[in-house]
Amino acid sequence: MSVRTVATQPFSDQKPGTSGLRKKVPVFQQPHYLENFVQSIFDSIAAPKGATLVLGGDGRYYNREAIQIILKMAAANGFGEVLVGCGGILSTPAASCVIRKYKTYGGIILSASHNPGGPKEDFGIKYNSNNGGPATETVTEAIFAKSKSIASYRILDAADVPLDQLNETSLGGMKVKVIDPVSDYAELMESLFDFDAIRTLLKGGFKIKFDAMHAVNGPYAKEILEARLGAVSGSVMNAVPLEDFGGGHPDPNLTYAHDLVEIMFGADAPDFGAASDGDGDRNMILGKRFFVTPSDSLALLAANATLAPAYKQGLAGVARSMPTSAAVDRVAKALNIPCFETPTGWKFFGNLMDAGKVTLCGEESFGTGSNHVREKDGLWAVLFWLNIVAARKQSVEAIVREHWAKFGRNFYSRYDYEGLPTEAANGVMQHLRDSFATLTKQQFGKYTVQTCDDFSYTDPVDGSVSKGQGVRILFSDGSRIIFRLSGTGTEGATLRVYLEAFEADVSRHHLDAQDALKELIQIALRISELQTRTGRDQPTVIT
Ligand code: VG1
Ligand code: CO
Repeated sequence: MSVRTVATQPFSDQKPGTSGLRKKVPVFQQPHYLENFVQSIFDSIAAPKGATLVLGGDGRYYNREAIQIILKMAAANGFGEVLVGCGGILSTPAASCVIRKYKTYGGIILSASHNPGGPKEDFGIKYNSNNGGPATETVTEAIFAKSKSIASYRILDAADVPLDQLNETSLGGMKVKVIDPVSDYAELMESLFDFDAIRTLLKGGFKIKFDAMHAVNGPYAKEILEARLGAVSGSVMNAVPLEDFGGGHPDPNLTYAHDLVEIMFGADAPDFGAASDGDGDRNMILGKRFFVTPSDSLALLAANATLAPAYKQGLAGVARSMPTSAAVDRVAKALNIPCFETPTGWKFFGNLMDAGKVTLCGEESFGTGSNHVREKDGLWAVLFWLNIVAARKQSVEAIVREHWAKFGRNFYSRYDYEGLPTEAANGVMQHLRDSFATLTKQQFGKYTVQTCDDFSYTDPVDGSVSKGQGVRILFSDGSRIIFRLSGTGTEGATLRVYLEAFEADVSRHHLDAQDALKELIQIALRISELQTRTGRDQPTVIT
């Protein structure tokens, strides 16, 4: 076995987005494409000789090939050991857990999250640091800069490593340890929540349904919900991970998790439903014929946190991404703890958690998490909810309605316009930025614009500044309209419009969010000129 130095040329399109580098599989399959990016990671992170790396992915198409390439490159770049999930599998939160538990130098996670998988679909790669979280902007920018000047990469000429059994092999002197992808994570979950109480709840006839969407969480959910907690067999549906997720979007929302939605809104609906995404970091929570908005879920977890053993002592603080509703802010105020507002993407929460400023955090995009790892965590959120239900002995709907009665309701919705021509999407954003002066103080029916800006964030821990994080139209009554371009899409541009209106009056809490937000939606369309500029009458997805 010998190390080969391969001459290469830069690709111009290796800028990591909100959550790593995501492209179509054929892009990744081009000669040197993946290798260039991996070498750029290794050149940027300056791992000492003999360092340990964690490696795994969500099992989508191209996962296995990519793992073999990365292993051979790690061996050629002086790593001493790689912990790789059996079959090349690690959910994103499990990878974060393993990096932290074994105090490794970092990890590489292969996933395009909620995007479809398959030979013509999406693939992705990202680097996580030793805190278990996505590399900071500074590191991702260094990786991108490297990728623009790369001239060669190093790879070991060797046969593929067997990854389907728990074993240890050597790859040119580097140890490859194949680990059980589930056990470390399952153990961590048991240490956080009251498994006995959840077991009792389930034994008492409380019915649950978890849709793994043929994605990575299938084996995790089977082990934790069925084997350890005793949910009846079959409680986990679509449990077998498939390379193409069975042809679906592994995105847990009311549109894409349709199998589950049909069951939960059907005649004999179970008491609790949940789903997670391609790489297991997102979650959707449903009660019997009842949908919990992710922003509300975050607020509710914060308000009820002390019911779970891990958070019994209370929370140091909470954080949410800027477009996420301010429901959690109200809880933070009541608890008298700080609440941070960060740009979209999990990498901004890591510093706050490392500094002990924040215990819980979340995003409107079906992501919630805590300082137990440094990624959002789908099953964790499900277990947290089950813990709360077991402790409060109320239905999901009753718990949410009580929460609204106490804190008020933040009506919330997101409109996604996917696959837009990039120029049209940029045009909408530019038009909005150009309109700040005229919009300020303008009145639209009962709504008056207070201020508008392009969100900028100064990290309270390291002082780094992230600009241009989304246009905010803030109204005097606390309502908000946010416009943002997605950083995870792989086709054209995706424009997201986020709408939020606060309602203190309990007699209006039963309203449908779309009805409650009707006027704001009209305002958003009008001020952005979205329809004329993009030629789209309707969003692709509403969540
Ligand atoms: C989207 C979500 C964002 C999330 C990101 C990664 O990003 O809006 O909240 O952190 O996906 O999630 P964007 O830039 O497309 O809006 V995952 O589960 O895809 O790692
Ligand atoms: Co994900």
